[in-house]
Amino acid sequence: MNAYAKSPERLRIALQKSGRLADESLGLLSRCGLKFSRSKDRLFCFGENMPVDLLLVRDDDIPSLMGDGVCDLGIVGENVASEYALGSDQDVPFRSVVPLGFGGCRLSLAVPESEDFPSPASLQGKRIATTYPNLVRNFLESKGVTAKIVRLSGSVEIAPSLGTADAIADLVSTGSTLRANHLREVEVILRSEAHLFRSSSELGDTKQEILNRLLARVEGVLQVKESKYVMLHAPKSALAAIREILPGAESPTILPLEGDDSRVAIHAVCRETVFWEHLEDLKKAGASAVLVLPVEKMLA
Ligand code: PRT
Ligand code: ZN
Repeated sequence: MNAYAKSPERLRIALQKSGRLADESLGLLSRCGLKFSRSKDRLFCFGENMPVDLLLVRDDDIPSLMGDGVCDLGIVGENVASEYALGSDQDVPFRSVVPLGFGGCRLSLAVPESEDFPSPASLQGKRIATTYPNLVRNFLESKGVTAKIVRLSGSVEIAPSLGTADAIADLVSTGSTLRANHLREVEVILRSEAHLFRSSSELGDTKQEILNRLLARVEGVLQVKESKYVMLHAPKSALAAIREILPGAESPTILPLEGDDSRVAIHAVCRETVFWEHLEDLKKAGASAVLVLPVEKMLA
């Protein structure tokens, strides 16, 4: 039997085979409880406990795999999806289902450290190297700037020192690649993270049902990632202030403290990230013995 033959009864998701999104994409699906067996060529993963299969490909191919109907879903960065959408003269064949909270980066313009950059207008007539020509052209047009776009498939950051471009537009996460190449980030064109996208075509009842089940699990996994169980002691008088500070908490549980009438224990599930700043604010409001614990699984 041809392992790649498509079935109307099984969802197929395109994932990056190797690279920055690969581990997190597969990790997300395995936290959703999905188990896979891999084909010999390791490009196809058969879902063993749910009718969901994976095709492992280069990230750049994911938008067109959804467009061609080869895959129903795909996990890819907004940068790749937007670049494809801008380059297509037809309706975009996919749409975002949910942002996934990983693969965060920005597509930014950068110029040599020694160059002045009062505004994007200073790029007028200059050469800009990038792997994202559509996004860059779109940005320049919005600023009324005409520049020559030098399309490269990699190593964009060395173009200015090679003399093949005056500026670059490339993905940045920590900024260390720019610094190592004596470039200065001057303008953010697009902020991006990985999303789960779905093809715009009708899936049919069976696949839509599988997708709904999968999505409920994905949302549960994403929620648990942020959620923390917070326990603390506080004066009864500070209760209202503390409820305000706890990020994303619903009604907390209030418990008496043995031998102390003025103070209580507060337990709450915080559904948003708990930062150190929150803990500092809790302390200022009178809290003590603050504990922040991970949440393993959650059923809403
Ligand atoms: O082989 P394939 O085509 O699948 O992979 P790829 O080499 O095209 O992509 P990959 O794995 O490098 O990136 C996949 C996706 O990860 C991108 O499309 C983005 O959505 C996301 N992402 C997040 C990044 C970065 N952060 C990132 N920092 N992609 C690339 N970079 C590169 C950037 O191009 C530059 O070379 O990292 C360098 C800059 O990093 P810093 O930390 O020095 O700023
Ligand atoms: Zn790629």
